[in-house]
Amino acid sequence: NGHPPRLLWFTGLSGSGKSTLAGALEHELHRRGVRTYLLDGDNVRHGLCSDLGFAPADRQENLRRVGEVAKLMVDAGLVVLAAFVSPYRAERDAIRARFADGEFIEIFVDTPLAACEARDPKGLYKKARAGEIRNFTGIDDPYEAPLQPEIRVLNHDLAIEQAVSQLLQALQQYGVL
Ligand code: GGZ
Repeated sequence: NGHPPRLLWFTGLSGSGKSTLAGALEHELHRRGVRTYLLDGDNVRHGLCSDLGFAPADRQENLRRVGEVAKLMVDAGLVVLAAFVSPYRAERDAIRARFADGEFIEIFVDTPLAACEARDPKGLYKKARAGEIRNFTGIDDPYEAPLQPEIRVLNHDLAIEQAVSQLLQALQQYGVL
């Protein structure tokens, strides 16, 4: 088909809405005839990366593997959506460096920590505050926000449909549609 391959890289805190947004965007891309694949913790951390936890070196290796798999999929012609916390700038930039100019599109899902923590859909922030989980991003492990993401989504007070239509508009500029 006529859509150029891309890697759409969603980064943001746990509970920021990355996976929901990526899933909703994927649905809209399908409707427009784009061939996609969605990589996220749910399909990666149970298989490909089931040996890894959340210590810095483990996250680094998690993201390295995801980046390499995404590279193969982009080489196969797909538009790949990847939704990972990916908290460290160096790891995101290392993935970017594996791709041709314009192929890697960083999407910063910029939901404030307070909003993520208020949602806390899995109760993980509560556990992290209680010291039951260590190395939790935003609590006792850093989140290094992108300095110049291709796209920034202020997701916290936006309906999902609005966020998706903003994304679709931005992606047109990057040749995805
Ligand atoms: C951050 C954690 C942690 C710690 C478990 N820190 O909201 P979720 O549940 O579904 O998204 C988070 C997911 C993060 O996995 P990633 O593969 O995206 O992380 S990384 O890119 O940093 O490798 C959260 C859950 O796993 N989770 N422990 N300590 N998130």
